[in-house]
Amino acid sequence: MKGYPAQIVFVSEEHNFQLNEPLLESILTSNRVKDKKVMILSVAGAFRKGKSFLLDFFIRYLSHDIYNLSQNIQEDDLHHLQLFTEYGRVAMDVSEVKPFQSLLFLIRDWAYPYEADYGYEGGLTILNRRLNVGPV
Ligand SMILES: Nc1nc2c(ncn2[C@@H]2O[C@H](COP(=O)(O)OP(=O)(O)OP(=O)(O)O)[C@@H](O)[C@H]2O)c(=O)[nH]1
Ligand SMILES: [Mg+2]
Repeated sequence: MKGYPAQIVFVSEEHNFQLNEPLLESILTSNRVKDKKVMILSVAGAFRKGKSFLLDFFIRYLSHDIYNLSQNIQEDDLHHLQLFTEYGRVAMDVSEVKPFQSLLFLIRDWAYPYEADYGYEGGLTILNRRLNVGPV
């Protein structure tokens, strides 16, 4: 059988997250999967902001954490990142594995090429500027 999407986590009537354990077990123990490495990858974000696009993108760049932003890096994006890294730190306390091995910022629809050029180098300029909270 070809690949197909299977929902292993769902929201119950009491608004809790529930794991469909028999389904997950049947996938992980199936002949095609049982001797392979398995990766957990989660994508969360607002409605119509490119989650599905990002999942397609991941198929090509599986080993990176990608912070997928629209138009610019704003202060609240950095606050979200801080919250997210706090979770990562908690995860590190209970596991040996580093949660963030490489984090890539992806800014979609960049409209200020006169401020910083498209691509990796231009992005680095913007990132350094935003992260620099030195003396005012
Ligand atoms: N302008 C622009 N549009 C994009 C970009 N990425 C995705 N889109 C478009 O935005 C729309 C939503 O993208 P999706 O990837 O389907 O978003 P989603 O978060 O999965 O949406 P839901 O599952 O409906 O919440 C689609 O029409 C995409 O083609 C982008 O980088 N720039
Ligand atoms: Mg979607």
